[in-house]
Amino acid sequence: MSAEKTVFMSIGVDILYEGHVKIIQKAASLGKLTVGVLTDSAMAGYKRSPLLSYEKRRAVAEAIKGVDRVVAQESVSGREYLLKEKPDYLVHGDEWRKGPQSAVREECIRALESYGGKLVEFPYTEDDEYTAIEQYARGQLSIPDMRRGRLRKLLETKNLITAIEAHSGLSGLIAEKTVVYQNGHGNQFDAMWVSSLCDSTLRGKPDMELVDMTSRMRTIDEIMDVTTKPIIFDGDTGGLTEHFVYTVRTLERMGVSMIIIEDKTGLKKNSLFGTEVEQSQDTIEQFCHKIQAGKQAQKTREFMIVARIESLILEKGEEDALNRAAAYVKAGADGIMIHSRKTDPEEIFSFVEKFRERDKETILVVVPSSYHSVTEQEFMERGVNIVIYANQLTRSMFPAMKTVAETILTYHRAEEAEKYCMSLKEIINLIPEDI
Ligand code: SPV
Ligand code: MG
Repeated sequence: MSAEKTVFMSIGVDILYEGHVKIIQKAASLGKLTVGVLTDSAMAGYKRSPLLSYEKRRAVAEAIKGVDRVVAQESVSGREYLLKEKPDYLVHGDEWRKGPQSAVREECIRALESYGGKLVEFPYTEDDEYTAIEQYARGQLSIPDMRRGRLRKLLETKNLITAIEAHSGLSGLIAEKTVVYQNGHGNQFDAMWVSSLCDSTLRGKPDMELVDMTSRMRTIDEIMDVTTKPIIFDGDTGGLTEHFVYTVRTLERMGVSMIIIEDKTGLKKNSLFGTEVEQSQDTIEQFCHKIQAGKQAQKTREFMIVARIESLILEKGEEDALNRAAAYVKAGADGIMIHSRKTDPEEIFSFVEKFRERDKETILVVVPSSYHSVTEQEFMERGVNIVIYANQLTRSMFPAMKTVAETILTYHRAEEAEKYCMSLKEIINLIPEDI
């Protein structure tokens, strides 16, 4: 008897409409229906950050006629529920047969096969109504007030945040939309890093605060125009304290979530030069004063100022780095970024360990450009909160463009360069008219 069968389906949307409700009703007609409501982090990995919190979405699911039970679903596929509870049927709309979601479908099929469960698919298309709801949601998420606060919320709910560098609208779209499905989970970057190195390199200029704040803000604006994810801004030295307070207010008003300023003074050069070039570190007193002034200038609770310590870069030693970290936190810094240009992560690990012995709360940020063999899992276990992939999109673009330029110069035509390029059809369809 169908009433004795058990049925499972997932809800991975925050605004339900008729199409979803119809599938829920069909699922309920097959037996006793359990609904898996995706947790906030599963939702963010799968598509985008939810507008409504897990608790609110759960309450809606519980109120739907035909739903017998609601469970929290930590993965996109709900594989863990299938394997544990072994429901007779898994119900899903058939739209997941195509595109990136097909990997999730395959995974569910394997789980069902392992115990003899059955997949039931009902016709479902993401129609105009659904598109309109999604556009509304994205519009809401991109509003400065909504965007600014999201990084703090993510830090409260996730053990580790990842950010990838974005330097333009196009790279912003890659940071926003790239998803990899793996072991039942959707992997996405949580935030974007607007790097001074990349912003300068893109303009063919050295990374020494030559690209001015107006131009840097224009880059942020371009990225914000087409994305919704939170932004971490590389504020270099922050400039004069008298100027820094204005920068804080402007960034905050724009919807940026965090600025990271480094404790260098005078003509700043890129940290990866280390001691090969003349660079001077600010005094603890002056840098603390800058942090305090910035914290006083900000208008919202959500905006964050992170102090970046250059002691390891400038070979001033770990003790100096730890002393500075304690002073900067006392001055009001929301977080500490510790930087290193060594390929061996040992000095970073040692700093993180000693810092965490004294301070369990303050946000810790790392930029593993040189010590890139360390995994996110390892950073998380050691107590790091944010990992920034600071320059990889710019660095990957450069060799690709150079190869194409050399190929055209070699063959005096473009045919041989085609294999390095995306097709014309792909490029014209890459950017939807209405983002
Ligand atoms: C940047 O991306 O501009 C940074 C990180 O500040 S680094 O280039 O390593 O100094
Ligand atoms: Mg920089």
